[in-house]
Amino acid sequence: MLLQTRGCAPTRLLSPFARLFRPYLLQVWGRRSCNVAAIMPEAAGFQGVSDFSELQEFSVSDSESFWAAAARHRLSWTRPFHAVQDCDLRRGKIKWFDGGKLNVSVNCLDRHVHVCPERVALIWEKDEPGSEVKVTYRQLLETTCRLGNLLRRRGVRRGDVVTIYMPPCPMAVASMLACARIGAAHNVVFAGFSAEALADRIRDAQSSTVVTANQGVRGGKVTELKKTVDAAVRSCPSVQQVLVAMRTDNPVAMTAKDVAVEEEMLSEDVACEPVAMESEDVLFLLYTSGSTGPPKGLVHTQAGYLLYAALTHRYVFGYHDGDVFGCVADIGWITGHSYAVYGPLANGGTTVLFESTPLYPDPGRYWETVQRLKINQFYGAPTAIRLLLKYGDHWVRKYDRSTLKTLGSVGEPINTEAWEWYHRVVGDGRCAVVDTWWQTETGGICISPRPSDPDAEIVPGMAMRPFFGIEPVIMDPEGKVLTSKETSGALCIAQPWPGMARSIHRDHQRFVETYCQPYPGYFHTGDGARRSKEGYYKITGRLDDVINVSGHRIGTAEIEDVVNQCGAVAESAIVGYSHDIKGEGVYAFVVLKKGVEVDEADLSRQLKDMVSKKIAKYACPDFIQLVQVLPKTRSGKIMRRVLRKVAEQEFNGLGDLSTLDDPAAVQKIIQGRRDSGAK
Ligand code: 7RM
Repeated sequence: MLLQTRGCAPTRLLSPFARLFRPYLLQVWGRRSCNVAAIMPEAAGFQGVSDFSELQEFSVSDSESFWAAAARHRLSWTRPFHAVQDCDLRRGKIKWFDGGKLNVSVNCLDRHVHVCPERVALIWEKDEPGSEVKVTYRQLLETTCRLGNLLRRRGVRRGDVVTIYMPPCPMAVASMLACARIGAAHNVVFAGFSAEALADRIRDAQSSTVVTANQGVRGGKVTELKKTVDAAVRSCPSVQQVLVAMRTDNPVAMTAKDVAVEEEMLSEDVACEPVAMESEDVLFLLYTSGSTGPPKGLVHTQAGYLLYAALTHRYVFGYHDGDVFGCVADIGWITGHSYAVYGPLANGGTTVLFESTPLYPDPGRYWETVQRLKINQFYGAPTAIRLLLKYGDHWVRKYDRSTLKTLGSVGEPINTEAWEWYHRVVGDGRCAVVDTWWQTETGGICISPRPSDPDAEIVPGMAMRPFFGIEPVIMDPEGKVLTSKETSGALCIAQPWPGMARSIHRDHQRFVETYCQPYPGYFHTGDGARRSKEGYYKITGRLDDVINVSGHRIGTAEIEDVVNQCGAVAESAIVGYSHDIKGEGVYAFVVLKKGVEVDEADLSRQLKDMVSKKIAKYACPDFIQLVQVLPKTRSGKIMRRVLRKVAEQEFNGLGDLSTLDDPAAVQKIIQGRRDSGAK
């Protein structure tokens, strides 16, 4: 029976004896038949698969067998699934592992506590260097259970959405897992967002419970998280309670709605019955910016998301038992969800929660942390790498980085200079650098150099190869698939995978329109890509009106919306321009109302203030240029293409201006840009 090679031998067909020794037998047998199985045991049963590229092909051509085997092998189910997938991309219907039941917190905690309760699950790298806190699997389960009981006692029910407004810390992770345990969905909002941005997200999610901390600490500065929540909640009638954890010793004013988390948790039981969730029940919402409209609450579900996060974490980074995984992304972004929390914990790993900044207390912070915590995989953003390389190599070389094996990059394209420095200086030329492309929508990494055999080439600055089960295609503007190897165009994904988002909260139609309809039958990413003659992918950036500031997405329309609220402003156009460190900076073209006169410096201060209050600091315009009119087509559409060029100071080759309503206006805008001098 074990030698049956179609799909993974279903566990229920094995004798109890064979079932007990299944992982071992598969490994031994797999090693003889194919070398991939030694690294990826679930691949042992796949016929005709003897290397990683064959495994990739198999995972796409027989994706059901691939994902069924992975799901059985990597997740603990309370009830087995009866269908692997039931998807129709054209209609935006995506279902994986139907009929199956499981609990995500059990998969991330209990099953590891049974085997190794004292293994470290979290290392909280607090803002103050050298004050890290280690949390074992046993402790994290206990905290999660107490919190789960507290939430339950306070009326949180299966299907409710709990908003979490906290910096990376064990209490935030326990809150996420406590929601998963009792069947509630979480909605983590980046703790750098303003009260108004937080309120928008709470209202859209219809949360009645918010979890926060009294204060935050980042880069030596204290932020007033609880006060921000208070301000947000004033315009959120749905909120009935705010759970407040203590990050610092400073007391905060508590209102009738507030609950002191640490105090109340003490009286809760350390066991909390997990709810068996359906595969397709909601695990979390995460808001992200689109090219138009308000931020959208992407919906991720239980089994498929967890499986995909776990598998990519293991195989993209080469994570092994006992490694310390250091993803420095904030938990408020999808990277923090998938690679600081769910992927590593599903794999029983040790994961770092990084609360600080790359420059605090000095530019050696990342590498001092690598040395002190003995980090084996480091995962960060190009913007930080570009920033640090300017401070010089000595901040890196000072520290022992011999534990490092893999260096990951995410969030935006990594330029060759930064890639080379990451590889040569940080990794001493001996670590694999993996440029990982993915999105909030994809749930986990979709294109990256690994997994592949350790000798496979990696080209600097390229995301390289699709992950298992991912079939990228490049489209021309008419929606024709470009089949030649060497080509470029719009990046789409040709078939569903378990990690993909299922919907937009309360607006499934918008999900279908944004992701499924632009190229019917394909998942539309909004990014452009180039494929080399070897078949490797390079991501060239967004094709829509989304800009990427330091790896953070922001829609130009969202910023325009705020700028236009300023009393002096008639209209505005926001574009991105290339920025040395941030990747893209924010450039604002502003038309004043008739007859209004302003001091430019005052206006600039006022607009920055408004944007940071209504959205977040990172979205603030770096440059504001006053213009008489915006270049528009006769149908009234702003020609952003022209404005992008002007912001970049590329005044030639502005392309076809014949559709412009007032071509002379462009010359005036160019003159204004020239007068304002260099960036
Ligand atoms: C993980 C994350 C998604 C957008 C995406 C791209 C850009 C992300 C890369 C990249 C080039 C990369 N989720 N992006 N990774 N561009 N190379 N390796 O960042 O939803 O916040 O942003 O980020 O434009 O569409 S996200």
